[in-house]
Amino acid sequence: MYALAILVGATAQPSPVFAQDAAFGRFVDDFWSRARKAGISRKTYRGAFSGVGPDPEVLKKADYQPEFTKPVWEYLASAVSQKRIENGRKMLRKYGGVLKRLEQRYGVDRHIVLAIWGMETAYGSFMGDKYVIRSLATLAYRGPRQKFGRSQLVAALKILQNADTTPNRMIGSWAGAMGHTQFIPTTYASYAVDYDGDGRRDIWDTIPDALASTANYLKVSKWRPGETWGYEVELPRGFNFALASRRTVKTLAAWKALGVKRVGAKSFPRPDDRSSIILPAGAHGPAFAVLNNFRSILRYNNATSYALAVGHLADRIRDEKFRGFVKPWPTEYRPLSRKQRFELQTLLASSGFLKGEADGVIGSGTRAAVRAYQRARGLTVDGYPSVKLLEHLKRGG
Ligand SMILES: [Ca+2]
Repeated sequence: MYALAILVGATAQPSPVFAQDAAFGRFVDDFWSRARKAGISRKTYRGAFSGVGPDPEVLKKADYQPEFTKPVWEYLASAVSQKRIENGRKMLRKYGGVLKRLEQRYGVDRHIVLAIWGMETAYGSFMGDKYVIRSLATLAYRGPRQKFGRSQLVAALKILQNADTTPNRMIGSWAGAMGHTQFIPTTYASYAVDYDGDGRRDIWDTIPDALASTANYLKVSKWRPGETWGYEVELPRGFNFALASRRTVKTLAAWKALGVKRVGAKSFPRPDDRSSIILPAGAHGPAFAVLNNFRSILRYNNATSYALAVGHLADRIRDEKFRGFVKPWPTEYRPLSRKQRFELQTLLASSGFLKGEADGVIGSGTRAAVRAYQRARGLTVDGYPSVKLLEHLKRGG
């Protein structure tokens, strides 16, 4: 063991960065003036960059564009696994006291705070394995995310300057999401909380600080105490799917008047809460009435599937009898690959439904074009770009 430790120590010993990569060394030298203006001392700066070279894996990930999109049902199956639900209940028992106090202070449902912790780092079991300064310096130095990398790097150096943590504990993802809560440094700067009052906002090694930081972030993201995130609903026959949009907001009572029901013959406990109907996998999959708090979760990570997973995981941790969504996912309606998204946009443009160039990104413009096409061809107008829809377009509509 001893000999091995020596050996590992010798190979991992930081060699001077400037010898490894001269251009990166120049970047670190040049960046010093910006750091100094932000109040970073020479000592902190040297300590932060000691033995640090660029991380080729970070550059690779920054350039990576996934070819395939995971269907929402596959994402949910791994995000809200039985193991994560059970571990969430364990953590609820273990940290029940602090979670209760946080709920009183910030007004955020404890199960949601737990669910975010579960989603971000599997309750602290995986916070990433990269030194945050190295990841951010690599992004700042080269590649498509330099601006992001530079501003985050300054904010990360400030954390070390304040001695909130130390370089060897400053662990996170390749993109600089840090600690239990996976805050990027600028989010940390604005929202992290020193809950235990030791003078350090420590989201790496102090779980109450991390949970309080999450609760605080949701609170400032306009979380409404007493409201939930959303409900699975059943839509009536002949429902106008054009209403299924985050832009259409009605009270639950108003939706009910249009025939929208909560699944399982349950009623809405707060009929005056305002909500939108969403169809994460199109008209053939489960429908949800999502409330204002769904938007607050999206501030954490702006993906519908993420917010749905957080809300659902929270519900599953809370209620042992709740087994999951009622309506099955329409697995025959797979989402499009990147190549297929370009194809879809090109076909929609050539048939006059879409203006502008294909970019492979499904935004509101593409969704509107899909709706227009569906309307013109007598299909269900849900704006959902599936492989089936692409095949329909390829057959010449
Ligand atoms: Ca603290």
